[in-house]
Amino acid sequence: MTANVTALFDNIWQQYIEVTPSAKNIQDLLGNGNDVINDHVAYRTFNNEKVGLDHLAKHLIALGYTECGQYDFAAKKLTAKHYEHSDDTMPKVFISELRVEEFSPQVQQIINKLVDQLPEDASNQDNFLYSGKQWQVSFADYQTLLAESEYAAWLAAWGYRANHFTVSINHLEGYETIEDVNNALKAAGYLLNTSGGEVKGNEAVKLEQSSTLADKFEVTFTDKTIEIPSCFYEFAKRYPLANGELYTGFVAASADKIFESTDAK
Ligand code: OOG
Ligand code: NI
Repeated sequence: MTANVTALFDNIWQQYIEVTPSAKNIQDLLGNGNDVINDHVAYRTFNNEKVGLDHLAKHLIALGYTECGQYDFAAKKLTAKHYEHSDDTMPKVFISELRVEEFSPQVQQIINKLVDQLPEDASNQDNFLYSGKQWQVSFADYQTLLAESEYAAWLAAWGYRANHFTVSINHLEGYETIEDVNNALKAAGYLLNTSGGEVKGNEAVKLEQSSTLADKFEVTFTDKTIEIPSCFYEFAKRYPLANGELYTGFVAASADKIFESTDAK
């Protein structure tokens, strides 16, 4: 079972670093020759019937993951769930879905036009979680989405791929605090997401997080090819609960700011 999970995340990682070359370099920098353990991987989708959150989650459930938490992001119009594996060295997975019906008719129409291009059983394909953008989208539609939802625009441009991987600081050798990690990243010239401060969360909420700003990478739209924000890398440090076990959930107030790592700066 875990061999299959490992193979799945290897495929997802390879697809991710194709458009996020900084992640590979940062992994080498922080790992210093040792394996880097991923705290979690995050996915984005639309709540349409064909591709809703459950259609992504079923691939994880089949590999032994279970649903562990639910989150609501009112301003961004998103619902999310997170999944955990019994082997805690396997990454947790955070999946959010955009509540399409809460957007303007124009945005809903663009999104429906994208999803309509997918085969009925698109989400059943083994490689669905690393299948990328399987629809055609124009740059004009991308910009219309961007005006109402950066999330919708990102998903239209990039499709099904990890939005980010996350380094588990707890498992790193040579770094104790999230500030140590951030300082090493800044010294190496990487830009951090400063929305809500460089460090989101604290020991009281049992989770501290930071992230890079997304790399920029070329996307082929129907009418032009242009560089836009691709994916980012996140860093998480977890604190123990009263029972001594590390907190395994997410913190909605922090996640709300992590989403902004793909904003065009
Ligand atoms: C997910 C943002 C939330 C976290 O760790 O809180 C998240 C996204 O940007 O799609 O990953
Ligand atoms: Ni994350």
